[in-house]
Amino acid sequence: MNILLVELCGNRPEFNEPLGLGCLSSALTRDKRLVITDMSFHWNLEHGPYPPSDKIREAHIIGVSIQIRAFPNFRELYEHIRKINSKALIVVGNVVPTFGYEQILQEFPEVVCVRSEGELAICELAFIHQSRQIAPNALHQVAGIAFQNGDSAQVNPIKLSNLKEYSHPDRPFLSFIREKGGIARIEGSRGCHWGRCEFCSVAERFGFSNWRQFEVAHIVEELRILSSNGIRSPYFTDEDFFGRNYERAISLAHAIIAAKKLGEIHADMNFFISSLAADIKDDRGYEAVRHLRAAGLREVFVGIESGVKDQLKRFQKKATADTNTLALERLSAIGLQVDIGYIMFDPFTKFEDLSIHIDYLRKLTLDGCHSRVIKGLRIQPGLPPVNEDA
Ligand code: B12
Ligand code: SF4
Repeated sequence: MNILLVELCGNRPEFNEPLGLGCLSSALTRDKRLVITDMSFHWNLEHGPYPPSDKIREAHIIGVSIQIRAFPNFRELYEHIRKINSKALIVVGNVVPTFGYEQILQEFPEVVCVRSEGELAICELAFIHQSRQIAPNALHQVAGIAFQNGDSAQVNPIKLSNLKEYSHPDRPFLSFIREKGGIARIEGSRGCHWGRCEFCSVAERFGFSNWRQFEVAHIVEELRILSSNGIRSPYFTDEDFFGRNYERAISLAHAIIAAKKLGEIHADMNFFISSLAADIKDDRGYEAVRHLRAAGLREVFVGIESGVKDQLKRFQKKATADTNTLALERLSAIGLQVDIGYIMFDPFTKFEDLSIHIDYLRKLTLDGCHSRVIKGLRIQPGLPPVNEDA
């Protein structure tokens, strides 16, 4: 079976390593039921809009990752694929199919959409395709997919995988990322222990309050692989790096320090994580941050979102403005770079809130970071005011 995996991002060039396809190919090639003769990768940012025609022609399954803003590119790619290969099973995944599967199926009823993580689903789809059973009754059994079944979309419940069973992702785009000085990615966990923030999609993707970890040894090995490929500053993709498990974070810090001493990880290796402010306010969390700092932690992203009490409550953040202030102060105090998420406007923002925002941002000396506090609104597929290019 020939599999072609395509990463589609929007037309804004951002050299961020797309890790998802490497996770899929790693799962596919390790699935003993499958006979895979060719696995190819294509990323529109690296290779241009269309994969080589021979790869399209010979593919049995074409998996396309549709990132935010890439749906117009998918439309063009689909037309192009079908001119060359009318038979390949087209499977789509990532953020747009996870949330916008209804619109996708309306326009492309023969496509299979994978919601949330894709490893289990792509392996099942490849297996039933290999067994030539690709029919609605076989698709009923595949967790986490949405497909057109007669006149309506059938949406199968999501099943999450056991991360401990996963091997390391393939990294087909890593050398391009290194060449461009882009950002390499690493996973330490999936999901968020809190999962309640009103604007956040994490619970839909990974289940409510569900945080799963990769083992410390797995993460250290990933860092070793990245280090040996010349990467010095990877970003953890984790939305909730700690998952409230501070002892694990301290063990990870010790393991990284030990691997650096042995020369297995380059001494200059540093990294970026995202954390809840509440974790840094917690003394045990702050202790873990200090250990990670010694292991090379360089920057921490904290989604503080607002300095307005009512808004933080409305967003259901696990933080007050004081929690956020303390977290940012604590991070700066130990020399860490800080990045923030901020949502100044929501439909209930009052005019008088704006001066509270401005005072808060000035107090934290974040008022110079315009790109952090003011961004274009990007409406997701499935929301009422959506337009087709969202
Ligand atoms: C890296 C990243 C970026 C990078 C680039 C994206 C990339 N290269 O993938 C950058 C910095 C550019 C970015 C930008 C933005 N991002 Co971003 N980003 C991430 C982040 C932190 C990591 C992605 C990642 O590597 N994950 C790990 C890999 C293994 O998972 P994955 O990519 O999701 O792949 C899995 C599945 O999606 C699926 N899958 C993926 N592709 C395919 C293909 C097929 C065929 C199949 C079957 C399955 C499948 O299987 C994979 C393995 O399980 C995620 C958070 C997260 N933890 O996922 C947010 C996230 C995806 N981003 C998000 C947002 C909101 C944005 C922005 C809109 C932020 C902003 N306001 O500017 C912009 C949009 C950019 C744009 N295009 O306009 C949100 C999406 C919200 C949503 N609706 O789901 C997320 C989930 C963060 C969050 N919790 O809010 N982002
Ligand atoms: S803490 Fe972050 S990842 Fe968790 S629910 Fe809130 S915004 Fe989402």
